[in-house]
Amino acid sequence: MKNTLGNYSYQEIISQGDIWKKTLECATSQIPPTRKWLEDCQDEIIFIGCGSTYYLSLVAANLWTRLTHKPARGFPSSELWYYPATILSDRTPLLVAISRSGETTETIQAIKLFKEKFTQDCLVISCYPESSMVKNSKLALLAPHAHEESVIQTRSFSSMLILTQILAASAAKNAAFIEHLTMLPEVFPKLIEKYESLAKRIAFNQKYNHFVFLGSGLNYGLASEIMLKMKEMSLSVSEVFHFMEFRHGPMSMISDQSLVIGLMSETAKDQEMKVLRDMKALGADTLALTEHSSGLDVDFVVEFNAGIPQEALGVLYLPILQLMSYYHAISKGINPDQPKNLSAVVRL
Ligand code: F1P
Repeated sequence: MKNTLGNYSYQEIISQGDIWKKTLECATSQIPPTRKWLEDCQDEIIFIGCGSTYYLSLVAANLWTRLTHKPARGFPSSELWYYPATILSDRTPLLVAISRSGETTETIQAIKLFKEKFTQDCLVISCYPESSMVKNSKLALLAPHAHEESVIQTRSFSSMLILTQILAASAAKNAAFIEHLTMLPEVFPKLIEKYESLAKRIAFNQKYNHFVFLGSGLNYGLASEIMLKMKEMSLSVSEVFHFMEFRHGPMSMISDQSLVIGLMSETAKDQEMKVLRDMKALGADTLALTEHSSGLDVDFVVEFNAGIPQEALGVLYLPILQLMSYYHAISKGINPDQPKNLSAVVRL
């Protein structure tokens, strides 16, 4: 049955495989103009954004260091705008500003401040080529096909994530990594076909009123983004923590109404599994998203089986959890296309 609520959100979520393909096809021609700029990246690179795109800046920074072995940090745009002395050190940074709309005031102002202090250009990642940020920047990576009618970011986020992965792989001269990314679009429909019903079943189980997303390393920013989806779409109690941090206090909130969702890494999966097991013992249900489910003892599992290295898996953690957030909103009679209190662009 077609839902009357949230059609834009639903269509944007399930169109991601096609949009990733288009984003990848468009990206390769956009990289050459950034090559000189990338070579200037001697000291460090700073990624900024707001809300979803702040969380994307965290993913991008961790991936940058993972692939290039150079320092990278991610911040909310407002932190650079209002507290630059706590961010800008004696290093000469490159700045990457991530903004779906290209119109968010905090990010525009942070770019302006950066340009007043440094000579090098800022690179903008956006979905809107005609936006102020893109028009005022000499360097941009664009995902125009990923634009959305919805306020809440889904395919725009995952497509801009792919652009940051391509940028980092280019900086690292890692062609094999980009080859791995080209495999992502074909994995998408298999994930949806296999796990959409699980996402819906979990989402409609009204027992859950507390959602905890756990992720570490490359996955913390992704876990943060899905925490935000659950909040924005379904107005639920939704939290995010680094895996090993959860025992240090926040697990006090666990009850038999909690669902703990682990975005599992390949490198520390055993330790991450112990956290989920501990939460299960406290009464929570557990869901794990992983490349391979061997050795996992959880209530629910989403297994990618993509044959793609950990560093390139990124976007695969998102669609099923976006659908879970979407269906949880529907189960509560909430329209995800009209999120409470939110607008597509925050202008100050
Ligand atoms: C950032 C943002 C989103 C948020 C909402 C409003 O916009 O704050 O992160 O989820 O959609 O806009 P942008 O700078 O990425 O366009």
